[in-house]
Amino acid sequence: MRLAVREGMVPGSTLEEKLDLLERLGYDGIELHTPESLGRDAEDLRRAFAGRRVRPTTIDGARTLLSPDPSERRTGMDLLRQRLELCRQIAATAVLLVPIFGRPLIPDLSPWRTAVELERELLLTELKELAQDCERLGVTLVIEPLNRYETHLVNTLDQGADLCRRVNREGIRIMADFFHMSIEEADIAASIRQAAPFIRYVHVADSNRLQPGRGHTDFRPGFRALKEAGYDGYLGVECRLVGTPTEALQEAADFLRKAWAEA
Ligand code: LER
Ligand code: MN
Repeated sequence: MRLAVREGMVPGSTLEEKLDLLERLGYDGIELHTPESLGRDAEDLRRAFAGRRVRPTTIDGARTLLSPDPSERRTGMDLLRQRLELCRQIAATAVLLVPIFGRPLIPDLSPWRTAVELERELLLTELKELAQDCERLGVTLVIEPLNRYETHLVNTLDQGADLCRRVNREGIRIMADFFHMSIEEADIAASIRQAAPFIRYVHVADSNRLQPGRGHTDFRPGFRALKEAGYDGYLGVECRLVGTPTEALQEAADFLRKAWAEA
């Protein structure tokens, strides 16, 4: 198991300062999503990571794939393709895709198709195109299921796995976020076992979305399911931090390594 964290949670005004701190704290990866890092070109990012233990893990993708405006959808697809190319150039783990936040933006055309049915078909069409880019570049796009208060479309691992099955290409995978799973899954370990072949990345936060160890989630059954499935990827910490950020990141790392060892 390797530990990563969202870039925006790490103290420091530059990527280099953040990487220095994460190396001291024993982290292995960082998720890129801020203008400070994603405003740089691939060469600059490669330089920042050269000779480092900490690797780039996820790169945030676009959020306009299900816009009713064709030019916004095109912009979203173009941005995603750029991020997939960046993923190849800096050897990151995956590009992260949340298909939509909030309610549907496209109109309800029932009785022919509901808005959600249209969204599913549109998303599948787009994912099939993106799967070809992933294959050409040798990279992965991970779809992140979110809880019902953040999105309506992909809430569970099974819904995410269903999209992967329908696309049926290696480049389209899912991530499992323990915060969202603790709201949406009846049995986190069972859901992980079921979707295991498609899980390429994991987010961790406690039940209250504070650092792991500060809520009531027992991570061990889910970690056991990941271990049994041979998951050897990252646990990406994504939460609010209580205490000073540096101490909180250290606390989260210690807690997660212990829970993983006990699982
Ligand atoms: C949003 O709640 C979330 O979990 C993020 O990983 C989305 O980028
Ligand atoms: Mn997440």
